Amino acid sequence: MDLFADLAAPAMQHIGAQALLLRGMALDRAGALLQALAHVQAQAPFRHMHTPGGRVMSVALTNCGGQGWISDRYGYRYSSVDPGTGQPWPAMPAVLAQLACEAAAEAGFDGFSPDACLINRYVPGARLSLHQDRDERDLNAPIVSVSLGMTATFLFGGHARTDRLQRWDLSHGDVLVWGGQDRLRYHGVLPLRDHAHPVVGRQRINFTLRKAG
Ligand code: MD6
Ligand code: FE
Repeated sequence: MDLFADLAAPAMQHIGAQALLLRGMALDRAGALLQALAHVQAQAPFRHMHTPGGRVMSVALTNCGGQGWISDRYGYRYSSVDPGTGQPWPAMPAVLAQLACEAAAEAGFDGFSPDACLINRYVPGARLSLHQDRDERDLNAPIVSVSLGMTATFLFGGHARTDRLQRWDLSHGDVLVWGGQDRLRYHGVLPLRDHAHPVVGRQRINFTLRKAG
């Protein structure tokens, strides 16, 4: 029995007018999500892509769904094929599309039907610098982010790079939705602190679901 259950962080927190943090929403599906990830990874392995500036990203990535987010010296964009294999990205597992649709609906975005799921893998020290997501054609659709494994600090800023940053710890099973007037807010992830997760080990997996095409 958890005597302090009432003192725990609320299950749902608005971190912006149209940004909702759903604590633990993916917990009951974590096993199925990891199984789906193993299936995707077998066809499209994690790899470190180059930024347009010529650096190697500290985060390793793969994708599933009709469109996959890629980065190389020519820029950031979506591609229907995996540049590593020349094959289409693995199909979007139903468990991911379903979770994203439910989470988006909780945040007031009904009918979210993602065609792209970027999967990021962070190891201790890996980070994602502050950016806006503006490579998608339809900016009316929200972004749904699902975290598994080690806890990371997510930075949520404003519409200017220099706006004040909120810090939110995203843990195993947390789901974050942002869209509408919050869709283009700057965000990033601080370098991952080292602490093994009991189920997922020394890594953080983040699924980012979007409507890209
Ligand atoms: C995350 N990823 O990994 C959040 N956005 O927790 C992103 O915000 C992101 O990895 C645009 C393009 C690539 C990304
Ligand atoms: Fe992003």
